[in-house]
Amino acid sequence: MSRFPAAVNSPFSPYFRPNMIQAAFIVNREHELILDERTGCRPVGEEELKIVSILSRIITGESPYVGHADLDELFASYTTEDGFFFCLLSDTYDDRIAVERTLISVWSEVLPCLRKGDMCDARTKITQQITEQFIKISIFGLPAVGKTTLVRLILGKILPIVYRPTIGVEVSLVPEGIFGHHQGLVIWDLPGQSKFRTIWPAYLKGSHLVLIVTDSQLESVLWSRRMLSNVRVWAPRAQLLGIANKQDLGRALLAERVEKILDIPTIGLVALDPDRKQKHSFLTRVCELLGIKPIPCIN
Ligand SMILES: Nc1nc2c(ncn2[C@@H]2O[C@H](COP(=O)(O)OP(=O)(O)O)[C@@H](O)[C@H]2O)c(=O)[nH]1
Ligand SMILES: [Mg+2]
Repeated sequence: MSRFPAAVNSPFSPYFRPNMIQAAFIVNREHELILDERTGCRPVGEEELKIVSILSRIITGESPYVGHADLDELFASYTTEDGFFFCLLSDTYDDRIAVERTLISVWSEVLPCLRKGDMCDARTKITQQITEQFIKISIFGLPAVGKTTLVRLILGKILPIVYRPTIGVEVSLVPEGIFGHHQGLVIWDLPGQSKFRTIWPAYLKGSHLVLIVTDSQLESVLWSRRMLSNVRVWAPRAQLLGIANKQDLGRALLAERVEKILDIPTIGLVALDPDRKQKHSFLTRVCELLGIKPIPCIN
């Protein structure tokens, strides 16, 4: 039995369709594009960007103003204040009242960051608020344990053979058909380096599932165990799943052993090169924890 109710208006329902905000733009009073965040999978073309730029030149003012424009396949909702122009592009068939509500609520959080000149915080607030209605899966663990490899495994992208430490957070929209027929999941790939320690709470906030990734070496498993009490505070409603990754390496602790140490459900994985069965049981386990009906494995 799922631990989550599957009401039709709940993000956990397979019928749920969140508003797909495709992009957010901020233009300053010098007409410079100071923020360009792509939050959806639909490409935003040069034509649409040109219209946003023209709108920003015509509309930008000092006092608050909210407006809309139909751009062929996308819908622009914008607001202006303090000489800034803020615009969200959504799908034309999205609920426009809900999009406007999102615009106003995001802007009320972002404007104070802009006044302080804190673009990093502005960017985090935008991504956080826009993806709030989605099911949020966060991936957390020490550097180089295989978090980004796991994201690419889930999304079916080319796997990284060369290690590139993740700079900041990477948020990816999960296409329908990976975790069941569900639309509206996002994966947050968090940076593991301790210099990002201060932003972990903000990044983990609102997670529905946190994948605690270890490389199955004792040191990273013990580190994860120590971090678990923090994760429970930062993401209080999240399900937790341990990943005993790099099971192919000689000194890897068995998944059962990692599970005992972490004291949370844990599965073994070779994220770099999983066999079909291993990948399927990982995806099924995630679906179970989120209360999503998984797609049966076709052999
Ligand atoms: N042997 C082995 N290497 C892996 C596995 N998963 C990831 N790696 C490698 O570990 C390194 C770090 O992976 P990455 O996903 O970038 O780590 P992150 O810093 O946690 O995001 C990369 O060189 C990957 O190819 C695995 O299951 N087995
Ligand atoms: Mg990474």
